[in-house]
Amino acid sequence: SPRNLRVLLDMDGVLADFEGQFLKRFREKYPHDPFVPLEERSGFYVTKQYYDLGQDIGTKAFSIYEEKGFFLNLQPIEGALEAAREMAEMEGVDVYICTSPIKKYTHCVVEKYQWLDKHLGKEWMERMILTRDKTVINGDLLIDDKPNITGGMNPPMWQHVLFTSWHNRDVVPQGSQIRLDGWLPHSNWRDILEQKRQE
Ligand code: UMP
Repeated sequence: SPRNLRVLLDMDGVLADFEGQFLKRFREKYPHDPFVPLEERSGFYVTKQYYDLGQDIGTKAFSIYEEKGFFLNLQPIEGALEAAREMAEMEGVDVYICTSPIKKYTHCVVEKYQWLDKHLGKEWMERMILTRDKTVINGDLLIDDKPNITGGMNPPMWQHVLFTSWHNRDVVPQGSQIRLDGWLPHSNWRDILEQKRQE
């Protein structure tokens, strides 16, 4: 029988609502500063867009996701946990979490494990892959909201499924990239897996 399909799931922007929590915390912590509404987000790096509002605003933006509790308190994206559980239960499918921690690792790294434990449970610790270079990870599909994923392996083994987020909704998928618009019931993620399995 054919080998299992390996699906790599990104965390921030795919399972966990990084953008929503960032904006909420920024506005709570800096109520008198300018901010970028979600509808106006563009570009993967939220900090870059905040730096464009001023050096001090950029520094403040950094301080938001470097603070203790930020990554642990991210809300699950709608439908994501249900989809992840269903995918993990599928016959012939192996699911991994593939996520890049920030360079200031102190809270981020442990809180990513805590988040996964809290929302999906201990057995998911086995699935965790932390890396700053996703191109060297072996997989059939990578579901990720970052448009340009580069690194040491070119091309990577996986096909990139670009998960829609505020910052990438105007990005035109490049090459073999395909788009996935969310995890809600109408979502076509099952078809994408089925299609890949048949290649
Ligand atoms: N990240 C930044 N700066 C930003 C936006 C995100 O460092 O402006 C970090 C937060 C996450 C990581 O830890 O990038 C997301 O990486 P992916 O695993 O989603 O590629």
